[in-house]
Amino acid sequence: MSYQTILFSNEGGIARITLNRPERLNAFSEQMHEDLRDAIGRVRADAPAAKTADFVPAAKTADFVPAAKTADFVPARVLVLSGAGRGFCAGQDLSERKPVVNGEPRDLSTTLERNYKPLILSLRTLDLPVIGVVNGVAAGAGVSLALACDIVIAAKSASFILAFAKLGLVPDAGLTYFLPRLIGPGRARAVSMLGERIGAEQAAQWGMIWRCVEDGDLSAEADKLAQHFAQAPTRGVALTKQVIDASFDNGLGAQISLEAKLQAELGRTNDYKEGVAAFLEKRMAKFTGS
Ligand code: T3D
Repeated sequence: MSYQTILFSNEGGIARITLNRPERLNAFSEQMHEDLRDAIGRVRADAPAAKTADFVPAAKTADFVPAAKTADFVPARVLVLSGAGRGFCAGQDLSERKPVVNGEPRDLSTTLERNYKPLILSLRTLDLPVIGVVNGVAAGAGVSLALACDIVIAAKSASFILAFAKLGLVPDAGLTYFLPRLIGPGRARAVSMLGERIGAEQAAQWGMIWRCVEDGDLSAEADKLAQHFAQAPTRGVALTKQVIDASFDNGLGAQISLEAKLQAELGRTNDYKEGVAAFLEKRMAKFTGS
C-alpha cells in the first residue's frame, strides 16, 4: 500500500509507519492525517486482538478495503512509528494555517476534533503496543504524537519543543493529558509556558520517554523492541496498556476489580497456557498472540 505522506509496511508481525515529509520536518498536513487514518485503520483491522469499543472510527471506514494478503501474511503484533529525515514531526503544518479565513478568525478546534483527536485515540486504543522512535526534533503536536505511543525511544540528538507557547496557543492533541502524568504538573507547566527545547536525555531522565540512545543505535534498538513484541503474548500486552491507562481515572478498588476482569479474559488465552507450560517444561515460550 502506498501513500503520499507516509511510508507504510506490515511484515512479519511488525507494522511500520514513517512520516514522510522530511522537507517540512514531517509536519502534519491534511493529507498526512488522511494517510495516517487509513494506515492505522489497516493495522487495527489486521490485528489479532479484539477491537476496542470506544475507538473513534477513521473517516474512511465505510470504504475500507483490507490489504491483499499473501499466504504467509502475519497480522501486526506491534506498530512502530517514526519520521523520515532529520525530524520526527514538527506539529501542525503552519503553511496550511492562514489565521483569517473569509474574513473570520480560523476555528482551530475544527481540525483538533476532526484530525488530531481521532489520531491520538486511535493509538491509545489500538490493541497493540505502539513504539515511538523519535529520530529528531518533535515540536507542537509532534510531541503529542510521540507521547501517545506506549514506549518512546529517542536518539540523543533528538529534542522535544512545546512550540505552542511561541504561537500563543495551549498545548493540544492530548499533550495536557499526557505531560503532567508523565513528568508531573510543575515541570509540565514550565515546559508548556516556556516552550524551551527539551533534549532527549533530559526527557528520559524526567520519565517523559522510555529511553534515550546513541544516534547510531536508534534503529537497531527500535528493531530489537519491535521483534520482541512481534513474539510477545499480544493480548496480554494490549490489556496491560488498557489497564495502566484506566488507572488514572479509577480508585484503588475499581482498579483491582478491573485487573481481575482482564486477568479472567487473559486466563483463557492460548498464550497464558503456553506461558505456564513453557515455565514448567523449562523452555522458551512460543506465543502466537491468541
Ligand atoms: O492549527 C491547528 O490545527 C491547531 C493545532 C496545532 C498543533 C500544533 O502542532 S501547533 C505547533 C506547530 N509547530 C510549530 O510551531 C513548530 C514550527 N517549527 C519550528 O519551530 C522549527 O522548524 C523546529 C524548531 C521544529 C526545527 O527548527 P530547525 O531550525 O531545525 O528547522 P527549520 O529550518 O525551522 O525547518 C526546516 C524546514 O521545515 C523549513 O522549511 P524551509 O525554510 O527549509 O523551506 C521550515 O519552514 C519547515 N517547517 C518546520 N516546521 C514546520 C515547517 N513548515 C510548516 N509547518 C511547520 N510546523
